[in-house]
Formats: sequence, structure tokens, C-alpha cells
Amino acid sequence: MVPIKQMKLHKLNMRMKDPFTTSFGTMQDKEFFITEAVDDRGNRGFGESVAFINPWYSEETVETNLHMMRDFLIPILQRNLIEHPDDVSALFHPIKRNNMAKSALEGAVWDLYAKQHHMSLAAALGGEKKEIDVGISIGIQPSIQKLIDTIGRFVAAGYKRIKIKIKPGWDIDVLRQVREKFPEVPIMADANSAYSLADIDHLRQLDDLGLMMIEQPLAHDDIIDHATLQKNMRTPICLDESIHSLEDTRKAVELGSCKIINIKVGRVGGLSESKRIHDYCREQGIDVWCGGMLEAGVGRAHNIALTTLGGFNLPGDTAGSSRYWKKDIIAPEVVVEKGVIHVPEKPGIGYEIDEDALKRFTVDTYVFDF
Ligand code: OSB
Ligand code: MG
Repeated sequence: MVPIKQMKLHKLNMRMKDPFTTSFGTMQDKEFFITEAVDDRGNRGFGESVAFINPWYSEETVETNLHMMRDFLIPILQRNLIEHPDDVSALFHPIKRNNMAKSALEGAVWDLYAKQHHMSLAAALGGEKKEIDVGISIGIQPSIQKLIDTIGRFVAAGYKRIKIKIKPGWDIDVLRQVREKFPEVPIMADANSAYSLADIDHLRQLDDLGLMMIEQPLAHDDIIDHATLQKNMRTPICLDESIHSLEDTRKAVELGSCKIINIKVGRVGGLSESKRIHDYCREQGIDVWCGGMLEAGVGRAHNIALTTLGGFNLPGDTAGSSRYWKKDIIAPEVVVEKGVIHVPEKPGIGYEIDEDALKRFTVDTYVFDF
């Protein structure tokens, strides 16, 4: 590919319309990096880091991202010529973990590559679908009535499956009432690692509720206890936090720790590794869907492009921009119609950066010349 001339890190601060509560805490103000890879022909590729301010979902944060990108990862890109975006994950391999930092930079390189070749990011990744099915993730609510009202709104808007966040004290009884109100809606639950094997009898009560799956019931770093739980439960287990690579995926599948994988680009270190996990799961007959991290438009566009790969056979968490933001940083914004997103065919991520919005939300910029 045409060499990168410059890498920019834009640190943004955006406030979501509503707070989002999971078993690990509540988030509303998002600080995160938008990455920009520039060549000398006027092409600009964009990526987004999904690390949060706090290390509650995983160990990475906005500040660890800056340290890793500035002090280790960008110097690697400055020292090496990249022929294809797949080279980036190989170059980053000696640096352990820090997958969200790696992914933020690799994503900008993928978008730049696609734009240099006048193709959509979806096509560059080998994607097939023209539209993708999407679901929605609903945080823990102040009351069951509020949850039921919220679900009703999103079901009416056409979302193809509803994910409900659970935690001890907000689980079986809540899901039972939701199931009674919405007998036909595809429903799943996400525990964000709030339980342990001591809760096995409690969790088995989910088997009567006809859930599509339960996501990450046990510890963020576990695949052993999940295998025990899956043997004792009919509801399929989906792993999120525990999967950081193709190797993690292979081990979890071989152990029987899950029947479904949630691929998050940032969690696995980028689009190239996401593709490898997708390909492996497709061969093994494991269901796959694309997770979300409350992204702004750039990260959302990357998720859309990835989901066009044929093995993403379940609706993902890639909801429309307006579900999160008063004003997103891309134009047009991501729109969901009848539960689908029409995949843009323009070069790269397929959405323009709204420069005014980017400027308005930027709190810091770091520039690295190559
Ligand atoms: O576990 O999938 C998760 C949001 C923040 C952190 C972790 C998770 C989530 C979501 C929301 O479920 C997904 C989204 O709408 O982007
Ligand atoms: Mg999850």
C-alpha cells in the first residue's frame, strides 16, 4: 500500500444520551481515541479505540491506550513498510495484549488501504452481505416496568433480538417477566462475568425461558468453569470477555466452554484477527455475532463492515447512531430500518467524518510524522 505519512490520535469526549448500566458499573461520559492514518495522496483512514476510561470491562483504559500507541505501537509502524493491513497484527505480535490499542491503529490502516484501492472496507475484508441484521443491548434499568417499556420501543423499531443486561438480584425474575410480556421476541442475557460456579443451580433456571444464549456468565478470564457450566445447562453460552484471539477461541471451542462467540474487533486486536476467528468458527459450525462497545460512528462503521462476512449468522449489537448519540461524528449517521443496516458501498468505512463534530468533541490531538 501507499506508505503512511502521518498518524494522528484525536482524543474525544462525548456524552451518551442515556447512562448505560452493566453488572460492572454505569457509563455515560465516553472518552476515547479516534485514530487517523494519512498518506501523501490525500487519503485518510480512520479507526476508533473501544477502551473506556475505567478498567472495568478489561484491563485497558484510554490512558493505557495512549502509552501503548505513542511509546510502542506507532514506533513499530514508523519503522516498517506495510504492504497489506494484515501485516499490522504480525508487526504488533511482540507486544503482549493491549488489543484495543492495537486495533485502533490497525483499523485506521485498513480504512486507508480500502480508500487507496477505491473499495469499501466490507469488500476489502471479503464481506458478502449488502445489509446486516442487528439487535440491541439494553442496560440494567431502574425498574422492571422501565425495562419492559424500553424493550417495547426497540421491538417496535424492528430490532431483531433484544439483549438484556443481568446481574445477581436483576436476573431470573426480571427475565421471566420480560418473557411473559414478549413471548415471541428473540431474547438473550449478558452477565458481564457477574457469577461463579457456586451459582450453577441459580443459572440453570434460565433454561426454562427459551433464551437464545447467555453471554459471559462467569469470570472475564475463565474458559474452564464455563465448560462445566455449559455441560450443566441447555441455554447456549456465548463468550465475550474471555476471548482475545483465535487461540483463545480454539481452546474454548475444544473445551466446550461455549457454543457461540461474540467477536469485538477491539477485544481481539483488530479486523485481521476478527477475520481469522470468523473463519475458524465458520469451519467449526460455531455461531458468531459482532459485539459492541458503545462506539461512535467510526467504530460502528468498522463493525458494520466486519459483519458483512458470511459467518456472522446472528444479529449483532451494532444499533443505530441515534440509540447512543444526540450527534454522531459521521455523516450520514448509521440508521437502522426494520432491524437492518444497509451497508455503504463508498470507499473505506463508507461514511464521511463530520469535521465540525470531530473538532467539537476533541479534547487533545497527538501527531506523529513518519
Ligand atoms: O458486554 O457487550 C458488552 C457495552 C459496554 C461494555 C460491554 C458490553 C456492552 C454492551 C453494549 O452490551 C453494546 C453496544 O450497544 O455497543
Ligand atoms: Mg458482553
